[in-house]
Amino acid sequence: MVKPAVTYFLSDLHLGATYMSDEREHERRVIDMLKMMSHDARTVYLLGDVLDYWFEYRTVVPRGHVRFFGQLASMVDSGIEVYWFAGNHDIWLFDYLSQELGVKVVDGTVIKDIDGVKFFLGHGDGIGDTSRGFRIIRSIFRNKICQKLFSAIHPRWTVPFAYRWSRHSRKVRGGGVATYGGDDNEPQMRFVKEYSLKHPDIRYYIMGHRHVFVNRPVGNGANLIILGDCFNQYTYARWDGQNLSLEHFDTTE
Ligand SMILES: [Mn+2]
Repeated sequence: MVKPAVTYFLSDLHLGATYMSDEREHERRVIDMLKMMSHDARTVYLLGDVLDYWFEYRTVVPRGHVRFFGQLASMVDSGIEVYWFAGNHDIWLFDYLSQELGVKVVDGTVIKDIDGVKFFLGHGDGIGDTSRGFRIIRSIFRNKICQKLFSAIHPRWTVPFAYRWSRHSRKVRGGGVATYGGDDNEPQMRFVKEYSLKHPDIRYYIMGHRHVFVNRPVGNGANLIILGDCFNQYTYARWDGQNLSLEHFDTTE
């Protein structure tokens, strides 16, 4: 048995998205990836947009994702720490997943000391984006009263609506694989460049959301890693305590 000492980072699985050609196959590949990680993982960070849509009620949760949830539960039960960051698709994680699966739900960004090295972690939505429209939508989505009102609508209307919206916003962004817009244009990079000046102790910034897979030097001795996705590219980052590597999971096996 290998001593579990590795930290894995992945994001943007978008499980349940209606644009997956084969939902069951997608879930199977994600589970294979997590099983591979389980061999030497001490900690797994899911950095947001794990599910394409999620809204839990006090006594009822959406259907689906049973095998995926089972995999997470068995990882937690075997002693692996699993963090689940809320993305902009799975904003409404209340207490079901943390209580039922034992994952640690995180809302927002976090600075973590891992093996004596400082990591800045987050989904990365809204970072460097200060547009009015974004701030308004974000405050509505996170407003407790709005959440209560939304939960009072029958899910037969809200769930199809949410999936249609997700599909539409993906289409607006052009579908396909995203491309990195350059260090001067990417909002996450612009944010990190400035932030790292005041926080020279942070070595790695790891985020998702953009669906691009890059490792860029920020200057100031730091790097920005954007994690790609886990429905098209099946990419992730691996930290073994000394080195950070960017990896592709071969889903054809
Ligand atoms: Mn996102």
